[in-house]
Amino acid sequence: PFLASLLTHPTFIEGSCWTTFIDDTPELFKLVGSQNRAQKLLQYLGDLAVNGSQIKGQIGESKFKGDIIYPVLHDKDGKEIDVSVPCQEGWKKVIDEQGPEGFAKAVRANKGCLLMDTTWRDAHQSLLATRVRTVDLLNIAKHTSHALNNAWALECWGGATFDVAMRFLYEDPFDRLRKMRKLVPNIPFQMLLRGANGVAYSSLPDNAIEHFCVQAKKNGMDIFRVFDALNDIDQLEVGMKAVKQAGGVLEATVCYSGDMLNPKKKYNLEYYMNLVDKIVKIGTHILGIKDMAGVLKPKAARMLIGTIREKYPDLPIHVHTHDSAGTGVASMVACAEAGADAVDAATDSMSGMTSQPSIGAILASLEGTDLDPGLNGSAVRALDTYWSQLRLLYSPFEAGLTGPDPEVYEHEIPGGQLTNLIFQASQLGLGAQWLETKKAYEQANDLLGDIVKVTPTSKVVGDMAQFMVTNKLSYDDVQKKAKELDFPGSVLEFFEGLMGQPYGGFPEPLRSDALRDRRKMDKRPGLYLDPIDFAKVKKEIKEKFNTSSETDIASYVMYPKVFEEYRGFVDKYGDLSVLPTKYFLNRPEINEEFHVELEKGKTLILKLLAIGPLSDETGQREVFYEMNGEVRQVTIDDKK
Ligand code: 3PY
Ligand code: ZN
Repeated sequence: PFLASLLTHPTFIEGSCWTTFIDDTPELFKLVGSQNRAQKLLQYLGDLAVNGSQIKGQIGESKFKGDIIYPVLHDKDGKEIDVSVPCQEGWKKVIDEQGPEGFAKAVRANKGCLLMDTTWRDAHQSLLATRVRTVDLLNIAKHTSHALNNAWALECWGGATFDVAMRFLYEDPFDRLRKMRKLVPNIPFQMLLRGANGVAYSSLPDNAIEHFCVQAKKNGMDIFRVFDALNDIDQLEVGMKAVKQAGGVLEATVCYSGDMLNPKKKYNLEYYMNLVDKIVKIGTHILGIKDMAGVLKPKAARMLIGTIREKYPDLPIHVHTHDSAGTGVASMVACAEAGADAVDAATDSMSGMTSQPSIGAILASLEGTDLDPGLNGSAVRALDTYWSQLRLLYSPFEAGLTGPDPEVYEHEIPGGQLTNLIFQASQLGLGAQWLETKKAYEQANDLLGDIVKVTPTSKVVGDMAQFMVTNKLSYDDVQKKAKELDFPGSVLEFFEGLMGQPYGGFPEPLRSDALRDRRKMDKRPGLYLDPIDFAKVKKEIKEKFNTSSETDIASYVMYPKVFEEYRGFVDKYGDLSVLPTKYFLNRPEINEEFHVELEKGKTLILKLLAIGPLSDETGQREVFYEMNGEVRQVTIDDKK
């Protein structure tokens, strides 16, 4: 119908110039735009119908098949809250009106211990392989703005969400940020920035980090938790400076590793206090303590936070943990009692084990005390009914954890990585090898010099452990044969110094034996990297992808190859962020009707009618869909 209306359109017949035609007849181009989008969407749905989901890491179908039931929230007087519009009250106002310093003062003056909800970032990163899609965050965003209106922040961006959005979900991470911001205007947004690595896995030039932070701030970010995976202060400082320049609230962070209570261990109270002193000297609005593996025991928490509080009475402290060993609630309560201003928690259905401790449990522990976080418990519980359904919707990404792992005190594997490794092992049917991998992880860490382990250094230790298991190498074998071994790329990058300098130096002679004639950087990598030529990048992405937006530039600079593949996918299938997750991951039943809102006012009503037989000649199948009452057909390669 489009072609017919185009060819018979008087302007076209008159043969006037093409661009005038576009300007004068936008309705036709809007039509072709949405027809194109619909056709591309059918291509995706057809592929899913024939070949099953191609989303990396998905095993099987969602356990949740029904329609999501949305919670009804009540205020403290039992009155129903109107969630058709977002709540306007919250700590975001303080940041906007009083700036980062004003926010720091206000939270320090606040009597209770505030909570940050990590459900939108770390919780699903740690439990569901970071696969929660934008649409599922937006669908509960207005409810969240009400239920958590007095929260310190929502942790909702950065860390692994950035690359996973493009790499596996085919979404634009900046678009997610803008959309969330619109629906949650009142609660501060917090992100995780890996210091000089940005949101990537090794260092980038300094100006890339600066540009990235400006874009994050402009598009809605407030608080930046900045850490360095080796607690290398020079690397950390790159991120700290970038956040301050961008006008963000800076939460410079110490990564907690090992066991401070054990005098035989490398990282003791003195080590941590030295690091805090250095951070304070450079200057930060907030101090973050990041216990990425969940090894900060309650007694250590009390000691560490208590000592910092005594030395720096005006410095706001915000603590992060994982519940891997099951001690998360106890540790966070200990932190609150020792003087922390905020601690992290996740909605109950997305909490526990490798995720953050349960918000309900922390609330129950602090409510009614001087440290009351000031949240409406009934609304927080109601909000969780949404997430209990979502957890089942995303069940194909569960690692299958069944309980706490107290061995975490030995292997020290960070929460997110622990689920990843278990998932990989179970996918390969290597249940027994998983135990070996855990042991090898411990040994690999020792071989590498007992380093702080968090992205990207945790990947170095994990890769080394898998390398040892696969090649049946013992601790001694690695040391003896290092000159001949073909070490994983990440291990070589670490030894080169591309992730910064480890505390106590690199292990020798292992480093030199492994590197052979590769370079050795003994200063921070940014000093060796050429700055990004942004004018050149802009030209390049304009030519390659027909975009020159600053956020696309930032995504491309962070992940050139991933960005390219993501754009290729969108060219083929269109923007799938509008497709409900149920139909993004699973094939509908025959004749099951579902709706996709392509844009406001443009909804497709779809029904899978039939999947045709396999053609021996072409190896393809015809898939028949009904779309807004018309039968449509797509030809799909059968990849099975
Ligand atoms: C990340 O860097 O993504 C982390 O979550 C580290 O804890
Ligand atoms: Zn974490």
